[in-house]
Amino acid sequence: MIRYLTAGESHGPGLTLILEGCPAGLAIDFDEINYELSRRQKGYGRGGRMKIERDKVIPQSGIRHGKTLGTPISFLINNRDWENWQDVMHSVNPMPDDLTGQKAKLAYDNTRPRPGHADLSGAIKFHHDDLRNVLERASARETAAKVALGAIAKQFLGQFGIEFGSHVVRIGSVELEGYDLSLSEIRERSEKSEVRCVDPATEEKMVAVIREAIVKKDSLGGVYEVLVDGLPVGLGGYSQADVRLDGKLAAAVMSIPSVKGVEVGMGFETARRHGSEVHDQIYYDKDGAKHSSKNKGGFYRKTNNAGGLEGGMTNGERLVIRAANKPISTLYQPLDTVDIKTKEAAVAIVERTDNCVTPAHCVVAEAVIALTLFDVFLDKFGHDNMDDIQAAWQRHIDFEI
Ligand code: EPS
Repeated sequence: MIRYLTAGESHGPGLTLILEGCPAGLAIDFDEINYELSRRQKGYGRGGRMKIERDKVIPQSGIRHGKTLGTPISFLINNRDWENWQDVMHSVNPMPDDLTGQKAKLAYDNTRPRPGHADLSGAIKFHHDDLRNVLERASARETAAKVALGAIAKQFLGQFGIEFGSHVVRIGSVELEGYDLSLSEIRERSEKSEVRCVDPATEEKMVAVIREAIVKKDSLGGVYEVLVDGLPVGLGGYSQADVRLDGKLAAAVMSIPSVKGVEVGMGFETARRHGSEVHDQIYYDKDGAKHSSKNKGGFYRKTNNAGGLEGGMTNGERLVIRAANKPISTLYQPLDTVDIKTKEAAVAIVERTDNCVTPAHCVVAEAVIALTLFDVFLDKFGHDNMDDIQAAWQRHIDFEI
């Protein structure tokens, strides 16, 4: 139903975003989009670049007087750092051969691929002898574009009472020991925390391990959770592989640079337990009202190990997606590699980088999950204009088996 494309190099003039398939008549709050962009820039462990950038969308098309037209929406996000990179990254002018100092390093010293990065495979794939031709687009700078697009998806879904939250549950060896909080409490606490952790004592330990990694010139990954409340029953499907929502969501989250694993609900832990300990038993309350959110009628569960998905569809419970991101592959204490020109043993290139991006991942994952849910929501309820979608959604909510 929707398609989106992003373009732009990390140190080029900026990012370009196109969203096709957004229905007409959706009111867009630009401050809200920019607020989402600012959330992604935060987090203890981010590098020097985030002190330079102030990400904001510059609307180009598809929105008139604050409402969507049903035509392609496009935005630009400027890279403020472009100012410092024009020589090295210019689209038209040739590379100057007289750069000196740090600039010379960024311009001419790009032949030692970082283990764990796209550098080597990308160079072999595209026949590049300058790794900057790979690393500029492989950079997670692109995730700013995803967050802006996801902000539109969230604003659409918000019209139907669908709400998002996310938080970090592990940084390196420090793990959050379980929690029992409402979505609004999770949001409130994680938003205040510099590592998006809901528990202050655990947050302190997380900050400490990141600080330790910074001192050791190393990087750290983590695990985070995205939670979505208010989804109607029956988004996605079970009839073909490509309609199953679990697969679509996992693919979306795995598309975020450095994600190495995705779980739904109890995830891998289900494999260690008996069926009787895993499946969420079904109950019915005749007067139904207190369990009747989003057309569930009086059906309810006491647990949510399935994480809101059964048979490739939403089941009306909270969606729970957990993802693991590996540590950033640019290390200030570089790992062994081979120079692609000389074929001699070397150490990897060192670029300015972040030490931990798990808190920022939360925001990006919310965005790609929102875009995926936006797509299946339109698939179920129509896609041209908000009136038709609203009517179809209401019919579905009112329906009782
Ligand atoms: C990144 C390296 C760093 C990050 C960047 C991703 O950028 P720089 O090389 O300019 O210091 O800060 O992330 C962003 C720019 C961003 O907006 O998230 C990398 O190599 O992937």
